[in-house]
Amino acid sequence: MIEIAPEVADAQAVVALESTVIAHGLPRPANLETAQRLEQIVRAAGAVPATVGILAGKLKVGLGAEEVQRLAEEDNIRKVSTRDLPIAVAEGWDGATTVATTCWIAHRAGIKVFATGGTGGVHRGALPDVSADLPELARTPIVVVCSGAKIVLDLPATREWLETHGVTVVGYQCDEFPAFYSRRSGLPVDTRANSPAQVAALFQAQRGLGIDSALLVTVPVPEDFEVPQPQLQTVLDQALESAERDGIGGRELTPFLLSQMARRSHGSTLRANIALLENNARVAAEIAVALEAAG
Ligand code: PSU
Ligand code: MN
Repeated sequence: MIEIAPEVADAQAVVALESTVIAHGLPRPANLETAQRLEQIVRAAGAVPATVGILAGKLKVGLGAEEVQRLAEEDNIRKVSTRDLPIAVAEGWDGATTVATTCWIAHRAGIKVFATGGTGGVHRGALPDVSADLPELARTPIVVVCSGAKIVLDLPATREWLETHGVTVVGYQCDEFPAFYSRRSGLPVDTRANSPAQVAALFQAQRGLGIDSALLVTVPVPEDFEVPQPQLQTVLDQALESAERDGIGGRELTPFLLSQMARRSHGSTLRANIALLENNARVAAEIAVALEAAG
């Protein structure tokens, strides 16, 4: 049920890319431009990109240019999380894969490295809304390169969850868990890595020990694109308030909060999101190359 593009199947160093960020995380036309750019960045760093998505119920690893365009431009693309996978296959959905489902599919396609923006986590508020990204990270052995969990979340609770479930968190050239649009959260990482080779050594040790969780490599948003703290707090509070007022929940919540923040910050959070996605794609490709070199 998984279809792997020949170029991906033949490649040594591969980086998986997710598609929910394309279909639901970024506005048009920036979404398609970013999706194409991420693939170019991975190639420029010497690896092969494998954008993951679902078309007519087929789990595809390494979408073609036209398929990526469909996910970016069509209106009926579902957001497919782990619980939806059997339904998507049985009912022949067109769908975008989240961090959870991209990890699940990429690992089964033999891919060792995956790049995204920010992972899901524990949401704020009374209802314990916990993204399926977290349990999938806890049970899938893959390197996930991200800028921490999305700022809209309860970051201390998310950090605790990762610790409880044994997910090793690496700060890539940083000593703090990044906070998506912001470089700092005040929360710890488990270790710091300064080079792709150091990350490769950590992943090899993890695999050697038979530990079957993800290695979460967190990379701060590039300095020039970081959203300043007071502005970030203002637009975040406003976004959370509108979600509450409009009764937004479930799979709609994360896309709603991200688009509210982009609008209210006049695009600052969107520019930060694109910058960190691009940077993470490059770092992921360098890690994939280092993993191959390490054998
Ligand atoms: N990273 C981004 N933008 C996004 C996402 C990640 O920069 O939109 C997506 C990922 O696909 C992630 C999802 O899995 O948001 C989390 O959604 P939820 O909180 O509903 O599980
Ligand atoms: Mn949820």
